[in-house]
Amino acid sequence: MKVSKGRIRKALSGFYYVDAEGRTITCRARGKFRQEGRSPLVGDWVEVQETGDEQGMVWEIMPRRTAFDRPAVANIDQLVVVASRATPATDPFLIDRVSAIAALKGCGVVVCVNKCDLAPGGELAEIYRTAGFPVVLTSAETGEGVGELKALLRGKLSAFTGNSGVGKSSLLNAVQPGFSLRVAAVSERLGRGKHTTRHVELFSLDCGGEVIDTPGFSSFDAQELDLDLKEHLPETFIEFRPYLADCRFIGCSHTKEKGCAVLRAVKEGDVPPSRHQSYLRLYGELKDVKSWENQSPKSKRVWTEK
Ligand SMILES: Nc1nc2c(ncn2[C@@H]2O[C@H](COP(=O)(O)OP(=O)(O)OP(=O)(O)O)[C@@H](O)[C@H]2O)c(=O)[nH]1
Ligand SMILES: [Mg+2]
Ligand SMILES: [Zn+2]
Repeated sequence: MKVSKGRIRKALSGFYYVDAEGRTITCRARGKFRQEGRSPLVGDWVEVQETGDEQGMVWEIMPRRTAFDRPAVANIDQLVVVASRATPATDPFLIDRVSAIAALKGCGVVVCVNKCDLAPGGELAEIYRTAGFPVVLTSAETGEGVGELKALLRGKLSAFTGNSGVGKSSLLNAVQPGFSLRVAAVSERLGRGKHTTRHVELFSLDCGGEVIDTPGFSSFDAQELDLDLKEHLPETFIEFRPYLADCRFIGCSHTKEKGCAVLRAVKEGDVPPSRHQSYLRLYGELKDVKSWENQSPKSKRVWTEK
């Protein structure tokens, strides 16, 4: 049997499309992965056992640099968190939660405020600039900021994420018109996107770099909040870091303590209040995560968009 090495470019309905030496091999995953509670991800470098006719089985997954549950991607350099102030408006908590998880995994984050032609994104952009993220204001409709976004994508593997309908696929089409990804109008009645993108897929940019389009978050998505995040939560809010050593009490939770340097920074405008509010919300949700829950890879908690 022929063994080939390649990378998973697309995952759809239990099939994995592996790019190997210029060919696409359509694969199933080996049963062992399911038993171990693992699954191959788009972006994974894999070994494939070929069965002929460009078909095969994902046999081994090479060690990953980064891996995410949501979006389900591996080995990315950065997450592009797409947000919008127009319908469907993004709850900043969503940006803060996903960027905390990214920080925990040592993965970069770019905040992209889209639909600027419909609603100005300046205020939201300012929060994330203050927090220290690269921020870009865009309109997939008018092309505003698309060149700037493109510059941030060059030479990297980036995954686009954000709530359904914010314009992830539209932005990718704007970055490279040849992509022709499917997009659909949001439901004005429900104020939500329609979950138009149904699978995760990686594309190469002509300008150098690669992007992954992913299905948008919905209101009822579960997200893994684990013990690791609980233990490192303050550091995952990157702008808290300079203050963490200055709190009066060792073990300060940065929620209400006297002499807390983070709370002082919020008061003085060095940490955006909405970021600290998200910290408090995550802190509250993580309080109940016990070490035993973490033993199961399926330890998921539900959250809801407001
Ligand atoms: N006016 C305006 N409309 C936009 C912009 N970006 C996207 N849209 C529209 O918003 C709708 C949703 O866009 P999509 O690209 O499908 O959104 P998505 O984030 O990929 O959504 P999912 O695939 O469901 O996660 C479409 O009707 C787009 O034409 C923008 O910058 N300005
Ligand atoms: Mg889409
Ligand atoms: Zn503190």
